[in-house]
Amino acid sequence: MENHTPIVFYTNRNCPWAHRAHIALAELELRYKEIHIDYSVPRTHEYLQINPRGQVPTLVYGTHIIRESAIVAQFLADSVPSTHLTPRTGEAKYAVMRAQMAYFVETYFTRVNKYYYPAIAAQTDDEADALGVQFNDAVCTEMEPLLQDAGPFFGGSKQLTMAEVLTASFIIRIFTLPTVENPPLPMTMLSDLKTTAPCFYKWAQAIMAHPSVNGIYNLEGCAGEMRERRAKARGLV
Ligand SMILES: N[C@@H](CCC(=O)N[C@@H](CS)C(=O)NCC(=O)O)C(=O)O
Repeated sequence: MENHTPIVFYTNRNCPWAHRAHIALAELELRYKEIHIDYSVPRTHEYLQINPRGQVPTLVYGTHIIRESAIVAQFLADSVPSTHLTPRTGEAKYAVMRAQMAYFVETYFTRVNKYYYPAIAAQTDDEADALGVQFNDAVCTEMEPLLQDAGPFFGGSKQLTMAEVLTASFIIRIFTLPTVENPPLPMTMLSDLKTTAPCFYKWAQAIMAHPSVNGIYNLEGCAGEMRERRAKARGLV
């Protein structure tokens, strides 16, 4: 899609929240200028003027500043005349689809992903493993029932939807980070999901194979940053 309004995107490719916006930009085929923000050091005065929270992502759209990843992703979808990410006619069936996507995303973040950061910051490997088991259980009880008609994407969509835009950056991390050397996430997160949560598992594979999701993902970069986060949490650095 040819955009006429210039977009400047402040991001860090290790950040799962910024990754949401990368996915939306890729799906919508929008052109943009990317500016890397290093959040391991204090933010510049210039960046704090753009985003007083100092966080990524931030999007500058013409003269407008848009902050917070979910808002950025929805803004991008709303900035084009029509998109597969969020249908927006007045028809009730589309209103229902949007409500279902929103509920799915809400469920993932309030019931499942709540174990993600604690698993990284756990004080011991045993504690991390236990949080991984809780994550795994929550996938089976909370996510699996909502993905029965996925095929391959949410609600049977053949293309990514806003449900994937807002969750995929975490899905790719939970399936890949437990598999690296010195893993910063526990393998218990993934145990048996292929059989215990087959719809979730298939949906996750489709997500990870999608170029809008994996195109900017740097597994080693993310793993390194998360190992540092864990070492800090355990008082090792
Ligand atoms: N709720 C925010 C979270 C963004 C966020 O936590 N970004 C992190 C990087 S993953 C960040 O900028 N951290 C730097 C800081 O908080 O100072 C969003 O969804 O945009």
